Formats: sequence, C-alpha cells, structure tokens
Amino acid sequence: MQLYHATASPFARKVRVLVREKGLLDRVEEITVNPLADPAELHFVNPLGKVPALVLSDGTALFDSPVICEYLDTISGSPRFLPKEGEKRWQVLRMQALADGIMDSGVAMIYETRRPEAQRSPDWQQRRQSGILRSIRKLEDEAIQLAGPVNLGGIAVACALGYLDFRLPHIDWRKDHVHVATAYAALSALPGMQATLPS
Ligand SMILES: N[C@@H](CCC(=O)N[C@@H](CS)C(=O)NCC(=O)O)C(=O)O
Repeated sequence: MQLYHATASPFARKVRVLVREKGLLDRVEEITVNPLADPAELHFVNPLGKVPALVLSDGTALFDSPVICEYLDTISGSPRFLPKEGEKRWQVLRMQALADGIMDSGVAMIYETRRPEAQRSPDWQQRRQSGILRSIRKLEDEAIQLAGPVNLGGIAVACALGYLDFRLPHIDWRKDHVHVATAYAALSALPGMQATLPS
C-alpha cells in the first residue's frame, strides 16, 4: 500500500501513528507530498487534492483519514483501535470527530495566515479559535474516555493537540485543561507519536 501524506498534516499523522501502532509499517510505503503545490500524482489518487490518501494493492485509493484508519484497523487483528460494534465504537468515533474538527479549524487558521493580508478575516480566525477551545473544554469534561487502552479517539486527540503545539503555539490549550494535558503527555509517548513528530 502507498500512503500519500505531508509531514505537517495532523490528519496524515493520525494514519501514520496507527500504521505504526498496528505494526503495519512493512506493508505501507509512505510518500511525502505537498498538497498545496497541487501535485498531479496526489490529484490522481484523491481528486479532492488532500492528504492523507491510501492506495491499496488493487489500485483503489481510500480517503479521508477516518476511512483509512478504519480500513487499517480491520486488515490486521489485535490490538483493535476501533471497536467493531457497541457503545464504545460510537464513543471512539465521536472522540475522533471532535479531534478531527479541532484539526480542521487549526488547519483553516494556518491557511488563512497564508492568504494576502487584505483577504484575511480576524473575526473568522477568532471564531475558529473559540471552537477549538470549546472542544478542548469538552475533552476535559470527558477526559476519562482518554484513559485506559489507547484507541483511535485518543490517537486523533493527540494528533490534534500536537498540531496546535506545532503550528498555533499561542493557543494556550493546557490552561484550565489539566486532564487533557495529562492524557496528551501519556499519548505523546507512544512510539508511533514519537516517530511522526510534525516538521
Ligand atoms: N477530512 C480530511 C481532511 C484532510 C485535510 O484537510 N488535509 C489537508 C492537510 S492537513 C490538505 O491536504 N489540504 C490541502 C487542501 O486543502 O487543498 C481527512 O480527514 O483526511
């Protein structure tokens, strides 16, 4: 399989962490691209022009990151990072959705800084940042879900927070969110997280 990714992308990092934690590294060739440079090879596999995209051995390309993660989780057995069914499955998917939403807002804030100054909207930036902080408040209330065996929700949260530290360090998300900060410290120590530090 070939995984198109960018080293700064939190969505791609989530997939790359899972690849490592599932022991699938020998089956996945990682191809680094810059999606903002519009590479033809990326457009060929993902018409949306976004990373991550995973090309399977039959040529089918999977996107976006939740789909890829679920696929990777099913092709090899234990440990499972997304329960097949039951209440816990929805809890993990919901946690992933919240984390992906933080990534979406964080990435949008960074893209905004790359637009010509006259086209930027401080109100819109503030709106994104408020949504990020509200979501982290929600994670703090539900931090118990981040304890116990690592699952896809926890990996997604760690990648989202890692992106904030990397690209938006002025967002002081640790303030008043001690349980999230503690969970993040533990998740960050995973070998897959250490091997995929953003650059
Ligand atoms: N929902 C997608 C989001 C992927 C995404 O937004 N990737 C960014 C990089 S972090 C990208 O490729 N952006 C290129 C663009 O928007 O043109 C997923 O979960 O995979």
